[in-house]
Amino acid sequence: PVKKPIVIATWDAGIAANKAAWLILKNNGRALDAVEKGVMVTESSINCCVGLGANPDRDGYVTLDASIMDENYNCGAVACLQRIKHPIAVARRVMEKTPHVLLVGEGAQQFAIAEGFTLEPEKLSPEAKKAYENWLKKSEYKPIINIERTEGGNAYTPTPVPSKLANGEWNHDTIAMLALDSAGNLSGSCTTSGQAFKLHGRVGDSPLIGAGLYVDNAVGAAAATGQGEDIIRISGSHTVVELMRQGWSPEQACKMAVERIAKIKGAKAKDIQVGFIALNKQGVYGAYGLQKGFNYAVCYADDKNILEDAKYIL
Ligand code: SD4
Repeated sequence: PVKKPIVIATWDAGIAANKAAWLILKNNGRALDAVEKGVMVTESSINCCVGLGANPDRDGYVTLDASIMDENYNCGAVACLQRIKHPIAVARRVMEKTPHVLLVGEGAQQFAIAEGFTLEPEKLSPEAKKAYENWLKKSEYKPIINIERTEGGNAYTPTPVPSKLANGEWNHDTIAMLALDSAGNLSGSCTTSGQAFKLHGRVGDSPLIGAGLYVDNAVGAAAATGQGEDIIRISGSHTVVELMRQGWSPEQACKMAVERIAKIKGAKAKDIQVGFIALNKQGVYGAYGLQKGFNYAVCYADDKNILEDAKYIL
């Protein structure tokens, strides 16, 4: 029997997000509505990595990436969007109201404003301001115009972007969500501020359909979190869905995608984290991380919204 409805989401913020998604799913709502409303909870909250309260890029701007995909291969995304509270809702408008899939930067912001979204003030949350100021101290970063290019030096990376925080946690907490509704349809969403203190203009995997998110209603859905560049390299989420198409379980498919990244990275694999979640047409879910510490939330009943630790390969 198919286990439905069901919703899964990355990291522990997934619990609160699932709750909002579940309200829609349990009333026979559409998976697409559930994955949009679910991650909006995280976009509204103050956290390191999702929404306007999140950490900025190295120039102090919060730039947001998001994508959404429904059961009919419709998809929409925004990248490097500033000063808009709900990038996932803008991504959905891109999907539903334009002939395009991805809008970026100023154009995405103009579109959002034209669609009635509020242009929020350019202001860091107190938490993000503190984190940024700390980073500035250690990185001694100066805006690009003031950097002296030294022979063989790299003006674009004054110090490596800290992928691992001092407390040992990974510096990313993108929320990605996958849902199967009572009609048996799948949808997915993904929203993030990307990597903290990234180059201005950097776009990760999250808004790239096939990398951060992919949904094939005939097979299953997958989404990614972690080091975006390495997820993009293997078209991660699409890879997971294709592996499920070949008959692998969601967990096994996630594992194989993580293994592919580990193989490419070689000895450098230990410096990054990546995680995938997947949900198939039967309501079977799974996840895998490269390293210890990746968890995800699963909800399939009022009293069943559980955080599970993903297995990992390193
Ligand atoms: C990115 N994948 O922009 C995102 C970051 C992330 O958990 O997942 N954080 O690379």
